[in-house]
Amino acid sequence: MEFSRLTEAAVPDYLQALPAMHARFSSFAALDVVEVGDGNLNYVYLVTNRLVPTETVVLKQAVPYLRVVGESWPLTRHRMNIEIAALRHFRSLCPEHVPEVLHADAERSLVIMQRLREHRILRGVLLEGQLFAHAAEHLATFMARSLFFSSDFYLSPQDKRQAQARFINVELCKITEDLIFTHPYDDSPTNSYNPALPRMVIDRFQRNPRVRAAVGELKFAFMTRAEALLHGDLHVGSVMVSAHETYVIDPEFAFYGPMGFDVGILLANFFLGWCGQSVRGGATAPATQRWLLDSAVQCWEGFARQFTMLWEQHEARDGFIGRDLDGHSRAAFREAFMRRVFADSLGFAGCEMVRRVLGLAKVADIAGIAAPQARATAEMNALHLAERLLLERGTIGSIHEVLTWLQA
Ligand code: SR1
Ligand code: MG
Repeated sequence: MEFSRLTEAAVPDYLQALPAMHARFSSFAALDVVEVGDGNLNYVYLVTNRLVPTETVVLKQAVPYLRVVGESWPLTRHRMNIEIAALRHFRSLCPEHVPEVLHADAERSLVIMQRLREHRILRGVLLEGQLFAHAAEHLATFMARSLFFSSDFYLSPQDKRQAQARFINVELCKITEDLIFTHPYDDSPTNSYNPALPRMVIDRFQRNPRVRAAVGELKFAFMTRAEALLHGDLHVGSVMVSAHETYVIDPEFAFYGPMGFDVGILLANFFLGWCGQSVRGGATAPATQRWLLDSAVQCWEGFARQFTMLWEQHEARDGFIGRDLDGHSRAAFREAFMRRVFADSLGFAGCEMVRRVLGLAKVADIAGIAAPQARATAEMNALHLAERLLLERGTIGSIHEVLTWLQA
């Protein structure tokens, strides 16, 4: 079937033809359809019954190109199959943190999901100075459960390899390989630089063998270490929050990769937010900065604690390294493993920070600072931290050490 994008006008008839939607909407005569996709890849429609506003869903459709660039950057719609499978999988593990899939249409590459009416994108609300007491703890739980239950520590080798095969995501991994691990260090035409950012600052990343070797190691880890099913794009724009709830959305980049990638992307976005706030200033900046640092700590520590706990519980039944004949071997392996995940997370955080400053797809926290000189200050702080994370990731003892650098 030839692909056609669903227009706003066609959405009501499309929904009315679906039996599942009759349980959601009492009538289809007064549906408001608003396109709100502000992401880089897809179209997103909010559909609401004007007569009963609680009757509402989200419809997301993938188009055969990268939306942010246009038809000159073709992309298959396979990403929607990945997104649907990932949403269903993550929801089965964390129903309180992942929206429900109400209908999936592989032919038209679209998914209809539960609408989160009270919730807003975390990046946006942080920029407004709103803080959410439970978000970091919820994100730590999401990461611990999604990463543990898809790993070899939980699944049989056969189930793990089948899951890995189901989530082969060549095109979107290639986007990440290019945009996060290659282009920023390559002076690529897809990069864009703030004119106020001194060339020598950019050169520290593009002409420094130690930095480039570190990024090469992390890129190789991203491409080869199939440790767990990752969300693959877990920045604060992929998180929706309300006062008491946190939802993770947009898992189209999901694939089997190194666990530290999800953790690192999230940490990086807290650190980028911190750098932006330190320049933006204003009445809410100090509390927001405090929240961002506390959240980085809670995300890492909460993830590590819950992941280890799940592992210990499971290991009581089935030990990954066999029986613990000396009584210490399992704990020693767990500790060494978690140290490695921590170092990876910091390294990937460094890569994400560099990419959001030098590469394509900036973050509003910094890109939204209007004055180029002020923006350059935030960018230089971010790049300085990123460089240390990349080069020192193997020797950093705790997440608190990173915070002391930021606050120095
Ligand atoms: C061209 S796609 C740019 C970015 O958007 C997504 O959210 C991912 O972060 C990707 O790298
Ligand atoms: Mg996205």
